[in-house]
Amino acid sequence: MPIRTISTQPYTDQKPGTSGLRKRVTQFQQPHYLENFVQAIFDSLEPERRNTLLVGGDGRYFNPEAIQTILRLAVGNGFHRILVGQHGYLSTPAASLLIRRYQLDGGIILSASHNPGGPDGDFGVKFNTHSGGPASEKVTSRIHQLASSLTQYRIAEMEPLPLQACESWQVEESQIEIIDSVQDYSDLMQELFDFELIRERFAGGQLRIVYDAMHAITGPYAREIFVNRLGAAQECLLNAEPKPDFGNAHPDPNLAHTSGLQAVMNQSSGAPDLGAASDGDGDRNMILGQEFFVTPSDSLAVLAANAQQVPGYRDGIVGVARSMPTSRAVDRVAAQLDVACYETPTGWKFFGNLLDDGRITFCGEESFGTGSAHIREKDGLWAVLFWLNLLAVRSESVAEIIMAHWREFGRDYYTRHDYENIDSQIAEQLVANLRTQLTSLPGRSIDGFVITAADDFCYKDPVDGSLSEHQGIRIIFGQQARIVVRLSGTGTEGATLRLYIEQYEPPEGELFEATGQFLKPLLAVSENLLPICHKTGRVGPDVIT
Ligand code: VG1
Ligand code: CO
Repeated sequence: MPIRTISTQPYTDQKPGTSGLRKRVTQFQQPHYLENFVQAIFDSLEPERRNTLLVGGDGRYFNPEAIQTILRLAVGNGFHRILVGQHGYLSTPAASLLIRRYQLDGGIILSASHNPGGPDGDFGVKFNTHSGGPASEKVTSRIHQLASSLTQYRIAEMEPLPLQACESWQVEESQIEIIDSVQDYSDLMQELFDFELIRERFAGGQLRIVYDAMHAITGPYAREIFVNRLGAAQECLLNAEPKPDFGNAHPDPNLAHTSGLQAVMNQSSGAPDLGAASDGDGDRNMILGQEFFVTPSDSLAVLAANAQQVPGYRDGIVGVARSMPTSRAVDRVAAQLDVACYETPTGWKFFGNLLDDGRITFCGEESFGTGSAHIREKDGLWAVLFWLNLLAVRSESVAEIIMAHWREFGRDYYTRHDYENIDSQIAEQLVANLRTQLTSLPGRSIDGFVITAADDFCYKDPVDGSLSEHQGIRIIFGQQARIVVRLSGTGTEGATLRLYIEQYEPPEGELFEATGQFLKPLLAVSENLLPICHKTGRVGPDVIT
């Protein structure tokens, strides 16, 4: 079986964004496109870190073909041991776990996460390093640099390997093992949470869940965990079969894309206690109670405040971190627990050093991402199980738990407005304009909101000292309120502008108003400072969370 060196031309657009390289499927199907990028990943590795590899994806269109190509490249590049998820499936959190558990040099995860799939949809390639976490900015810039000047790749000529059964093959110097995608992950969840208690509550009918896998990767995981291990009825799973086009839907677990699940949770009687959903690659989570939506920022704060209620975190937490646009709800919990609280740029890769250095136990993002030191990725089912465990222990409803939290800590009213696929030039102009005003903003008062600080967020990693600049504009009105704006780094067309609005209300204040109503004055201030609608001609955002 010969190994060939193929001459190639570099593509200039292989620059990873917030989370891996995401492009249209049709772009990835161009000759040598995937091969080039994967070769650049391999070239970025030190020789002693180029021996063992994990490969798997979220099952989207082009996943099977891409896996075979990557296997041929990995053999061509002399990897000794290559693990592949059965059927080519691996959720992002499971991949992170397997890299750590089997002490691999890294893993390639094929996913464009919450972006739509299918022949006209998106595909993505993400590289996670030996810690199990997404490659740091330093590594992704190196990959981009290598991809931009690549002249050849090394590939084995071999027939596609069947991925249906857990078997092993020796191909040239490489041992290729097809491994169960679900077991190790499910075992870890069983260690962290009180499965016995949840099982008992399920059996007694005191606790009921409905889980929407959105025809994405978590279906098989949810079946093993909720049905096989916890004894829930099959019917608790919606859209549990992975499909290459996600059933022609958008695998993004938010209020805009989960109408079926919401219909179940908003029934006037008989709704389950917990409704939840995950995204394409299984690292996001949405949590719903009966007629109640939990913002991801609040969810993070509640999990931190209740850590000791679940077995995996009985000893308490050492610290927390949140991405900059995530609300400051978790900061208030950290202050009360007297543990460290870090503010990082958007993207899970920035939590890696804090976790590796033992500075934090929990971290999260407003974009439906929550996780802990158990792996190095955000973890959708982990968050769902945490909530289930909490409901079982406290015997209260989701709404009761959240409201009790607000009564203790106050409430950070929060909303995110996404303006999708707008003209890149207009979007950049809008942000650039605001940037030029930053130094003159502090001290200014707009409709009773007094600006105390304004900056373009720059993060200095406390562990390795690296600097990440231009991570989003913050306009801060003391403890009272905040407006944040940044451009998305995961889209594949035009620009997406994200506007994040939050306002704090203390425990003795108005805790139970509708979010849109409460934030109306601050939204008006925002349009005044950053005239998105005026400049784009839009009447409002495409998605409101
Ligand atoms: C978005 C979210 C960010 C998240 C990223 C990857 O990035 O805002 O918080 O880490 O997606 O999530 P951006 O640059 O579009 O705002 V996933 O589940 O799509 O890997
Ligand atoms: Co995801």
